[in-house]
Amino acid sequence: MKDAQPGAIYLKDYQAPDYWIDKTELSFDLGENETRVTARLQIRLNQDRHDRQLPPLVLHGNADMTLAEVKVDGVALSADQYTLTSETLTLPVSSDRFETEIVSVLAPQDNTSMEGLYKSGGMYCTQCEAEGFRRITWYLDRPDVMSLFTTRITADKAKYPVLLSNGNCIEQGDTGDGRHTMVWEDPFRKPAYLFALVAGNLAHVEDTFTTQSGRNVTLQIFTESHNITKCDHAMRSLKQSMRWDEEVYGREYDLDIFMIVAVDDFNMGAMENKGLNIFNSSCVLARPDTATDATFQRIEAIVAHEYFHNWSGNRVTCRDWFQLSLKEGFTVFRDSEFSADMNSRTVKRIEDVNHLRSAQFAEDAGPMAHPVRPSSFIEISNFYTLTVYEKGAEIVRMIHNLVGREGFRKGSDLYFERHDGQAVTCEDFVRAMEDANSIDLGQFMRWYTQAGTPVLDVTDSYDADNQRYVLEVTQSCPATPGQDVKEPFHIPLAIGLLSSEGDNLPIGDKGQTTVVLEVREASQQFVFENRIERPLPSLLRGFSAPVKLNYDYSRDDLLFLMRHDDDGFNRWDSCQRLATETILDLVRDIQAAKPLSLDTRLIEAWRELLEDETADKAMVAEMLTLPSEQWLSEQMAVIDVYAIHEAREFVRGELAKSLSEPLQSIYRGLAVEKPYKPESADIAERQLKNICLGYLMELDSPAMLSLAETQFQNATNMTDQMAALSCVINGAHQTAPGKAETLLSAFHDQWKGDANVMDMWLSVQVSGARMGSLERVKQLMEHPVFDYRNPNKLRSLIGVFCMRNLKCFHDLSGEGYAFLADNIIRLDKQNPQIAARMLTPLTRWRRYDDQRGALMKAALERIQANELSKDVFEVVNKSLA
Ligand code: 0A1
Ligand code: ZN
Repeated sequence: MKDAQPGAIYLKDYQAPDYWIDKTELSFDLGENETRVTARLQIRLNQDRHDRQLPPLVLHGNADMTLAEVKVDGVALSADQYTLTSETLTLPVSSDRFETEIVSVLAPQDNTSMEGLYKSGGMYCTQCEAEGFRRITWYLDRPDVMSLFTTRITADKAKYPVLLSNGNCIEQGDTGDGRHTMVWEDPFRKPAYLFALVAGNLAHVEDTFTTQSGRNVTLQIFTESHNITKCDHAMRSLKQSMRWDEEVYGREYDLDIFMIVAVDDFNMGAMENKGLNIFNSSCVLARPDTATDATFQRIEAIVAHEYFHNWSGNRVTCRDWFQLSLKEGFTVFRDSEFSADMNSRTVKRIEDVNHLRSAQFAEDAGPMAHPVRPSSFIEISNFYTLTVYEKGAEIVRMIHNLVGREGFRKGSDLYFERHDGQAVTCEDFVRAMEDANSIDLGQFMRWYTQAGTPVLDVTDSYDADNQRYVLEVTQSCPATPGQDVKEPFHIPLAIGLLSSEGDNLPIGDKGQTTVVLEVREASQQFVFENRIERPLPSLLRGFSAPVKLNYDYSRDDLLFLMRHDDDGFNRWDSCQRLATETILDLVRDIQAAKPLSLDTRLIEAWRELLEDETADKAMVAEMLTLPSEQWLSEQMAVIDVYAIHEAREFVRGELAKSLSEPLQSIYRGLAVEKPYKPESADIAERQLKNICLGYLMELDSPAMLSLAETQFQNATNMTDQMAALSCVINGAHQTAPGKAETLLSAFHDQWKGDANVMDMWLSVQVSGARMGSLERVKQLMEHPVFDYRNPNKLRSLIGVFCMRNLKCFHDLSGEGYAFLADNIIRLDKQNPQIAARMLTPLTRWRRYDDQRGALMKAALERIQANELSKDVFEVVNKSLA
């Protein structure tokens, strides 16, 4: 690919297709050495584009397929009648309706990219989003070409007793030679990216769901038989999602069967193929003894996400891949509201915002920054990003906040009604919201087209004579690649005002204590009359817009807001600001080689949290969690990895020393055996208990260590067992060297047969600086549980080390960078999508000191010198540009 440099595709060049495909009849003959796919397509000229001429038919394909036969209207074409390149097959056309029949020969057993048809373990499966279908047959592989699919699968009956595809099974039988066949028909038109096929020796659990209109739907979850006991939580989550979508959006499921299949080798979390979702096993399988609370919650959210796509994505799909956030932003918003309804709304918001601010803000500030609707790409797989997903969801949330719950429902009803069965754009979504609510979101559309994180600078003044309080809001947005100047955004800014007594003052016209200010200008004033004293503002309540907000709070202001703000999110955020400022002060002290001492206000704030017996445990747990090293890095102009790590560790140590008594008392109070339930109250108790245990490990005391050891040994659920293991590994253990190794090896022996548990075992030992050296990573790559071809293993070991263990990855020797570069070069030949994703840490090279920056850049240049996939090519080149 070096000579012919991959070029970019632009949104502005979009054109509707020349032809439509009304029907797609596929026949798969699955074999150990080769798989033959026969595709019969009924093709029709797009009369809107061409009324007289018949342009040649240009189908998408891929060089890994072999073309065995092409027929047009039953007549075989000879090689001089068509043109075959590595990416296209061009056929002559002589009529405005015709049928093609194309036979492609594939080798799924050798397909390591995990796009198209491939093998995971002993089973065949597919991944067609975004452009995987063109690795199965030549096709108009674009989301605006929607077709009716029928799929025949024929395979060895003993090895592959289960044969699945989209829709309903309409025929099955033996073919006499030890093989059998099944035919599936999907009654809904769909783009090729939603096609799926699975063939394997799978067990399944089954349940039913009765829809609001009284139809019975069969629900099935398929796994390898040894995992069949781990499907209950996913099944429960699926039924809850189905009910929720009926209640909240009025959306009912539309087929008679809904299937989920768990596979071990998968590039992403899961995929919403029509009626046949395929899941990474890590996002579906859970049992209390094998999965942590975090996994239980992730499964609930991802099952819901994929299910919700049936309407937001499948029934109404994207016109082109630039519109990806149309389905992803909306669906993330939907799954996050679902999780908020199933659990604690405030905690869910805190988790989402934490993730957005530490990871998406970093993306927005890096060389791959792009608008929620990108205007160009080289490889679309690189745009399944936090910006498209999470920031995209924030855009939908802002609309929700602007039009209110009922207005939003009117808008979504109109959207689904207008566009059911269509492939549409982000404008169509916004227009439905506008039309249903008679509002103008013209300026708001800039959220889709301008990249970068807007900054709000807020100042205030109080005029005692006139009892007038004024907030002055100025917005700006840093330049991003290709966008030097930004126009002002339309920003919903939710605020409250607090009295000196700590009351949340009425400020809305109906006496509400929260109002939403609509910021539209570069600089704007908001005046509050009849204020008898100067209030303290609570700004950006509930994180009402994805922006950075600066206001000059004193530490005492922050402590005051932590105690009195009636917005739970902002109570947490004040606590985060306090901790962030305290740690960044220490970073400066470390840089100036000054002795360190911890601001006692932080200790007292933590003490208050620990001693408040009435407080919501989930909130206390969130507030006691110090800002991550990633988030702290984002706050520095030049990231000082070592100083951040040292300062944060110092704070943890000091808090543990000063608060050892309340920490122990909470720990002991919560360390009582009870049956595991993945419900929010219990999750909060386990989380708080384990956070306390984590702090206690900083004391490096044999007594505390034995608390963790006892918890490890007695745990009946993975949350407590893994937390204990992690505490020992990441804690200070000078006094008991070797303890961590002992527990790690006990854990390994207990769980070595469970692939998903072993992923956690790999991660936990390399995610922290105390144990996770590069040497250990390299040793673990040689361990029998590690498998270089499995994306979960790569992410758990190499991904976690490079993205989370900042101190070791950014070692001044540069060895971490060289290691990552070596692996990207190796991995790119095997799985370009994963290689491009794992490259992320190196792309941030401009944010570090000169020495590290130069080493990172050299690593990128070394990668650049290779023959690269489009995926890695795009990321490397944009990073170095
Ligand atoms: N649409 C899926 C995510 C997904 C995207 C690409 C994939 O392969 C390249 C796989 C899955 C979702 O949003 O869940
Ligand atoms: Zn999605």
